[in-house]
Amino acid sequence: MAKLQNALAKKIPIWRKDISGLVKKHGSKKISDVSILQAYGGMRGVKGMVCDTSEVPPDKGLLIRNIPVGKLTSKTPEDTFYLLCTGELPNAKDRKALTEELSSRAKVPSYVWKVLEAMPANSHPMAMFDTAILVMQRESEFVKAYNAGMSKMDYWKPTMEDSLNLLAKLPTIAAGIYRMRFKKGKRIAPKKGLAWAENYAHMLGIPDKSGDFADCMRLYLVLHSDHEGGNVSAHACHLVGSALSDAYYSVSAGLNGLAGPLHGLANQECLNWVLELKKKFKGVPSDEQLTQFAWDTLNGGKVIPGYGHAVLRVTDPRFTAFRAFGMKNFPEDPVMQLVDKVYTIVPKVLKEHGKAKNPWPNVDAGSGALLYHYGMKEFSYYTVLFSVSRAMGMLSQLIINRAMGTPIERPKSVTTAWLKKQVK
Ligand code: CMX
Repeated sequence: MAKLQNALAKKIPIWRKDISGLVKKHGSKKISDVSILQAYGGMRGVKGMVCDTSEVPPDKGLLIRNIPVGKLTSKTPEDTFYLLCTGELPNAKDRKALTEELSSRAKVPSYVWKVLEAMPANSHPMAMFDTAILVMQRESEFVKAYNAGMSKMDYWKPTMEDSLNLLAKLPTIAAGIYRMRFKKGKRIAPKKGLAWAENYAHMLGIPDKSGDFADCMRLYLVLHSDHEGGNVSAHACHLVGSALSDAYYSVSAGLNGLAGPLHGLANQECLNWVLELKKKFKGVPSDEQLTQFAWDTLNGGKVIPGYGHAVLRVTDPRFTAFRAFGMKNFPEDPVMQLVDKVYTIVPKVLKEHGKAKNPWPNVDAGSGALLYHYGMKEFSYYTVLFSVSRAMGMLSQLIINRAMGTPIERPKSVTTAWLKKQVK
């Protein structure tokens, strides 16, 4: 950790000076106007918060610290977390130090397993994952240091400690939940010397002689890591963290948002939709059959999962990366072929339907097909995988917000009566 913490300790004074200079000189400059439509419409497009770890230009898709995510597809999650936190990719030594740091903290306290074992056997894996995180809140280094009277300037340091402790344990917990919830046999302990993603793949226990599944997990964890600050999970984490709630409370809050079907849960729904299609037409359907199936979904008042986005207006580059991985490694797989075919038909249908502002696929449209191919067929688990990755984005944002002294978030709400007065 020393390496990552040192790298950040060098950057923080520069960023603090930069931001305080900007606010002092240009603090009164307007960056957004808000319409009544936006106030009722989920604040879409309102610029009212800052996130420096990543951004999502609608016409490009995710840039992590200004690097297009498509250029990070050969990187590891350790590279990604280091990049999110510091703005730079690590060298080989720094990457290794982070891997070792995470590996040394991977053991999960035994009370976590007891709590999970006490939950009803049919609990949703996301409820189990969130519970495990929340129950570890007593471990928070931030709370200990806060109660001991630490200076505001140091808030980021124990937040970094909490973040590394949490990140290190998430794959162990997530893999343990997979094996427990889906009766896969005993838990598999973390193995020393493995990188974060490899260890996760190892603990899941999915047969993987070629190492392709571990590589798929590496890609999965890199691609889902962050998506700027305003999405439900990042924003929920930021909001709760702004009250100085520690990393355990904050990440748990964010993940409760990720568990919603319009956000992270869409990946569980998406593969379901593709498999229903496969079942109905006993394989890959014709263009006409697929078009009709998409219309039936829309006419039934449902959304087509994996398509559309609140910010993006092009094909999600994360979908492009997953599709490329699948088409390279198993182009003959019928589910992969279906995902590919859906991509050629559904945007046309959504355009004709005329409601969705973005008819293109998002990250969830292809990721499930990869997991399914490697034998992970428990859809309700998919959002847990997303969560393990998204924790990197939420935690890096939390560390930086603590370092920058971001205040408690408190936008002003207004009443409908007040709005009516304004328009009179
Ligand atoms: N299928 C059918 N209708 C869709 C649609 C889709 N895939 N995407 C958007 N629409 C509809 C909306 O429901 C909305 O309809 P109403 O006016 O009747 O309410 C209309 O099009 C306009 O919506 P929008 O402005 O284009 O999209 P939003 O910003 O409101 O919502 C999202 C974005 C992602 C929730 C929406 O596109 C959706 O529900 N997609 C399917 C679910 C999904 O894939 N979610 C995962 C997103 C990625 C993530 O965050 O994890």
